[in-house]
Amino acid sequence: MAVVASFGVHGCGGAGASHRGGAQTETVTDGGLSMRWYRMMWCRWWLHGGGICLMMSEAWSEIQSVRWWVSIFNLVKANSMLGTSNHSTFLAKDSIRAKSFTRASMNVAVKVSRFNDITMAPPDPILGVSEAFRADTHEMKLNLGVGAYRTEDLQPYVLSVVKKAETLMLDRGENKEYLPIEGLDAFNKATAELLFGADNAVIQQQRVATVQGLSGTGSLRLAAVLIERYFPGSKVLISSPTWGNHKNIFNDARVPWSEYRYYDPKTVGLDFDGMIADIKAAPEGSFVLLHGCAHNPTGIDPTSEQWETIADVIQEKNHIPFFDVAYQGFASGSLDEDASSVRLFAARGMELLIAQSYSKNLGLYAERIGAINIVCSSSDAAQRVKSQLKRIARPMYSNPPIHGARIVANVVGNPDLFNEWKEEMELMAGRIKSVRKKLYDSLSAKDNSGKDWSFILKQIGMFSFTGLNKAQSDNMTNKWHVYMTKDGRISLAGLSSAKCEYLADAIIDSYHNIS
Ligand code: KET
Repeated sequence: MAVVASFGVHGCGGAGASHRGGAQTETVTDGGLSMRWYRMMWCRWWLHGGGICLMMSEAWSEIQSVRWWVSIFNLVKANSMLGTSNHSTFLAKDSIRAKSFTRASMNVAVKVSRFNDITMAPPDPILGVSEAFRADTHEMKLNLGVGAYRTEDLQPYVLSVVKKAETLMLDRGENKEYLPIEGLDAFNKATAELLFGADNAVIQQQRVATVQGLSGTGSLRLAAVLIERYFPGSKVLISSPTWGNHKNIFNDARVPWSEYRYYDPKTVGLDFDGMIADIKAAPEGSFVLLHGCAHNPTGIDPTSEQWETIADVIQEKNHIPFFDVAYQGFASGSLDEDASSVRLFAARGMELLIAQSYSKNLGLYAERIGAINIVCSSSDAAQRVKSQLKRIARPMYSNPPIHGARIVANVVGNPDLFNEWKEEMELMAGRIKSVRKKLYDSLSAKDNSGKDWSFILKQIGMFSFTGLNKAQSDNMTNKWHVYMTKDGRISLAGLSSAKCEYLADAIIDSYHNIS
């Protein structure tokens, strides 16, 4: 550390130090001794009512030397003979052009940061839960916060198709050159085909602008910037509740948003009428953010008839549907079935946006692999849209990472691996379904209050929206060491059969004993 002590003189005027990031330093020579002047790290020590500027040395040894103090004294003297105060903290390199001299002071070691005004950000409501979980040493602790798949032993899981694809990649000795801005061609082709089906008209007619993104989040963000840039003032309608990061994404991209009703706590189901009414009431041409399947956090999806009605209203109002597809394959266990909502809209010839993620269905969380697809009414428009998405991506992160893209391209593009992937996904989805059932059974057997817990069985995907409020969720964590988000969501992907009973006890206690 450079600064261990400081000495101040009031009003050392003049010009000098230039901005150089954090610490601005200037070497001045006085009495043969070289010292650094740290302009930014000064404090005000009001001796005799004046400001001070700091002189700081590189090391204690220097400060402790008699010569150092003598030189300080000389400096103060020099300053004290030069004019009046202007409270400037500048020092010239070759001379000290101070104007005031009446006040001198000595400071204790203070290193004041330029970032002092930056306050501590709150922990992330989802990823922050994992941090708290890691710090807990209790043996029964359970992380049901983040939506990440665990094995029955509650260990992270790398899919065997992923390992096989990686082996293939290693064998081929592929290089690590930059990808084009839009990402890996083979990935972009595979991901659009997985979403729409290879024979879909939108693909045949080359009406989809697909750009590889930094997983679901990064892909949503690319689209949000595009909306802000080309549809200024347009609003995005977001379901209430929704995934915790949606609002952040649109806020940071400066896209206005409002909520449409989605969850009805009374029925613990979809507030379909409220949803339709709110989409109808929104200004014409709004973007409507929809969860393609396995709605997060509620686990409640519209039926196919309801999807048709949603599409009707969106068409009537000239809105633009914007799908977030983060769980394709995880809702039903079938990739095609889980894409049916998107395909229904595409089949109507509508223009739409779809963000995809391979975090969950291929377990590629940390590879940050996903895509933004924008279906346009002509291939010409799709090309132009793609060129603008690339323009947005380039100054943000230049081009996307290659590893995850190759894995997806290999798995989707190789019929053997593709079939194996489907089997593995069914296995993952199946394990979640089985703990869902076991949790429901445990709750029903242990809770004598007559409460109906069957909503847990009706919900789909990785999560269960328990209906526990914040205080009850706090009790789950503080008393039972069950980590979950404060909106009452639990990730069943992080639950084992062995811990279902324990979780049921925790839920019953929190639900009945905490209001
Ligand atoms: N959309 C939804 C609906 C979603 O739940 C997630 C992640 C994402 C997009 C983005 O995931 P990505 O890894 O960027 O592709 N949700 C889980 C993790 C998180 O919050 O980041 C979660 O809800 O636990």
